[in-house]
Amino acid sequence: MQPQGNVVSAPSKPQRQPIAKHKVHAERIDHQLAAPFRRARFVLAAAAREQLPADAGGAEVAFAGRSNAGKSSAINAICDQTGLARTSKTPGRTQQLVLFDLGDDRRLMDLPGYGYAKVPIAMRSGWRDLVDGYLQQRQSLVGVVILSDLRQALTDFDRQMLSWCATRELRCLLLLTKADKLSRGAAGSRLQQIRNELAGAADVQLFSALKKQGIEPARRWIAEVLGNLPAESS
Ligand SMILES: Nc1nc2c(ncn2[C@@H]2O[C@H](COP(=O)(O)OP(=O)(O)O)[C@@H](O)[C@H]2O)c(=O)[nH]1
Ligand SMILES: [Mg+2]
Repeated sequence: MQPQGNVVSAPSKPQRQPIAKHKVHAERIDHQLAAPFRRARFVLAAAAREQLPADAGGAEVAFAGRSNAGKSSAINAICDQTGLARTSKTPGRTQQLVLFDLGDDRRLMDLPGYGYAKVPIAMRSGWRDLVDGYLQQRQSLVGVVILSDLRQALTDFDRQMLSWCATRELRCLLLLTKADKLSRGAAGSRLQQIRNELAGAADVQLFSALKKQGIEPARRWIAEVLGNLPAESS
């Protein structure tokens, strides 16, 4: 975080902008919803499931997606923090379970990205053990957010993840990322097409970390699935 102390406003700028009434209400609600995400903290990056904190009584929402789908950017945007999850232009590097704490035993889990061709076979099977083990065994896991580039077809892994969610009766949100790359109309019809195709198997939303689109619905979904997010810092 940058220190704000020495920022001096230009003398011509008015000190306060009048705020429209309906905006005051909207911002208050947004702030309450955003607060636990803004306080999200990195806990650890685990190369093995045994390194994770005790699987007792907490609640986790996991983020899954093909490498380069925009997962780290989405986590950063949802948490309103620039460097929480590292974003990268070199796909497939992170092969660990990365955990973030929201307080009150609520957590976000950044799963290693899948389906990148340049990852060696041995690493891919390591990935599978780690991710499968987590998805099958973790009792704290209550929901999965799948990130998929709006412009690309759903991958086999996206579909596998959807079917996992159905098997374990986990809530599932599919975020169609990089929505800024298509026109509003094209993005809207792609959204409708995927909603029809999935027929209620997942909630589906448009998302753009770049344009800050779909952040509030994503926060609302996660907060609802995790339940009891702490409103005040403790
Ligand atoms: N245009 C656009 N690019 C994005 C968006 N989100 C991520 N990207 C870009 O996509 C690339 C991969 O993003 P990253 O978050 O690291 O993906 P990850 O591998 O799934 O974690 C980076 O170059 C990002 O700048 C978005 O909403 N819009
Ligand atoms: Mg990433």
